[in-house]
Amino acid sequence: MRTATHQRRSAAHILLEALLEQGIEYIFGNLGTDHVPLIEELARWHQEDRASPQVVLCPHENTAVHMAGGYAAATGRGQAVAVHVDVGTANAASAMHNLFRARLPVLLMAGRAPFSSYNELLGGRDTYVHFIQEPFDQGSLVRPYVKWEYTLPAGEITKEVIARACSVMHSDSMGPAYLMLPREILASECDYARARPYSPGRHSAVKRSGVVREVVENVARRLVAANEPLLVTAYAGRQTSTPGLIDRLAQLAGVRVCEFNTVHLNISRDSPCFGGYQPSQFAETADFGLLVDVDVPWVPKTTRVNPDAFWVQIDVDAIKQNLPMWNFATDLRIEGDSAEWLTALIDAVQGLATPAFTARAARRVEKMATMRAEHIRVIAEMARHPGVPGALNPHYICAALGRAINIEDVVINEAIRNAPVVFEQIHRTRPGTLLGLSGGGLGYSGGMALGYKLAQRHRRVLHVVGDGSFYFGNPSSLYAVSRQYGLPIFSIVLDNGGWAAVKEATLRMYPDGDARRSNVFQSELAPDPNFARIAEAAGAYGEQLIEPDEVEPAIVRCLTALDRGRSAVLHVRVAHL
Ligand SMILES: Cc1ncc(C[n+]2csc(CCOP(=O)(O)OP(=O)(O)O)c2C)c(N)n1
Ligand SMILES: [Mg+2]
Repeated sequence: MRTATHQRRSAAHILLEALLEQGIEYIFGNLGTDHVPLIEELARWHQEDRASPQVVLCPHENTAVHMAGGYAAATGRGQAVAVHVDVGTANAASAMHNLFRARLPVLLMAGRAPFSSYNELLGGRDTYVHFIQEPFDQGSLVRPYVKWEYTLPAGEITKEVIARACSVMHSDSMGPAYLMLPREILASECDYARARPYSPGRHSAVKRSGVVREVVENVARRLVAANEPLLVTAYAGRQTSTPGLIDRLAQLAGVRVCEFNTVHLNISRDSPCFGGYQPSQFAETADFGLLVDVDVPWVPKTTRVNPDAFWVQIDVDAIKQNLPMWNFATDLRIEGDSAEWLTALIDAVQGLATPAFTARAARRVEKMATMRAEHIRVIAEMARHPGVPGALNPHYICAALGRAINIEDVVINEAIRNAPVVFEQIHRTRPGTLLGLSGGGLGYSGGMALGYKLAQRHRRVLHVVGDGSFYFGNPSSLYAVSRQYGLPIFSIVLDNGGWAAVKEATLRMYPDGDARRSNVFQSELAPDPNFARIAEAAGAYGEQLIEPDEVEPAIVRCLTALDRGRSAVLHVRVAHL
């Protein structure tokens, strides 16, 4: 009998093995005629009782890519997404933008339309679309959003290709990879013995590591000498050890910590040193600054920065390789792992700390604690009134949500103009319990929530989303996936009747313009939608929240449905834009 190693196997078979060998457990898929060899192999594997990567079918590519994003945000591991030729890639592009900007790994695999027409090869053209789904440059549809791109040239090297994609996408800074799979190649039978294995251990990702002692000491000396140090961050908290380090450094050296465009929770909101979401407030007086894992620390047009301050940048991507222009002045630029550098910096500051320094730092912490307490009082005041029927107060809604959820529940913020309200009113303390949008492609939070839930089923996952963003997130696709795979999520839609961000952008640029005079901002969406019904259509629990005295009971009903395994949509009518 011939052993398995002398058998002929399709490239699709080798691809499934390669994915498993690289630790890929899921294929989030929106399939088409290009994937037929894969479908056939999955069926064969099932018959043979072989464990394959689990396929999670997604009716829309937006859901599939964002699910992979949520999974990667929760685990640090990229999964696979399968989409249909050029058209599926085009549908995936906005989500690929988001994962690229969030530095999240994903292996996007798209088929390529078959190229043979006269039965030369198995898998050749057998239907109309095979003639028209071959553009000149399929990769160009997502090229701006990937670190790596390739077309599988032959089945025998599939394991090498997948190993290469995985090591590139997981290397710092992480990001998406794109692989095209021509149908005839996927179907081709290969000599299995020639499909060399590529162990992840010997073809690993390359991570930023190592600190330079003299550089750390230089930074520590400057920090110890500073009178008003400021740290600005956005995504340091992607590593769960970092928020604790930031808090320790802040309390040790009296550093104010601000976030701008929060992507992760970077410091507990209980920290006395947390200075909120507007670092621009403090940039004029800060005499020493640390930019730690942040793409945009403030908007220069509206921020005055102390010209004499010394700024140090510590970032996994300090050069901002993928931003054509990046113009924030920094005196010392360090590309590295922020957790490692902060650990070393804490040590170095401790080594330099004199009693006088410790006393000065403690005084700063005390002052910041007073400011923080006052801020929390102001924020609580804003949440005191629930609003009026049909025009509920988003502060009140979010504060009520914050009270109702658990300390480990995960909140994903896509509330756009109400995003600051979500950040301020839903009090988070633990690493990994808060996510924001680093890209600009709306419709991300529902898919991310599903992916996060898939990775961490023991936690509740909520996303707070604007009405416009809710539409972008393809809700009919989201709740279908939620139901099919038993992934309950809680969607809170803050419906202000349309696109407040678009209206406000107009007012910022033309404060006295014709749009203002005529009060027409092209921002009002269809009146009276009922988003709860969209949820119900897919078996989820849906509720419209209009009455102020229903806020708490409605949240309880939604959480009860969620805890019983159903997704819940709370459609909240907030004050009109
Ligand atoms: C895919 C995509 N299309 C369009 C936009 C432009 N855009 C930015 S904010 C916004 C409005 C979002 O509306 P909503 O979610 O209701 O939030 P609101 O502005 O009302 O707070 C739009 C359309 C975008 N960022 N992404
Ligand atoms: Mg809106």
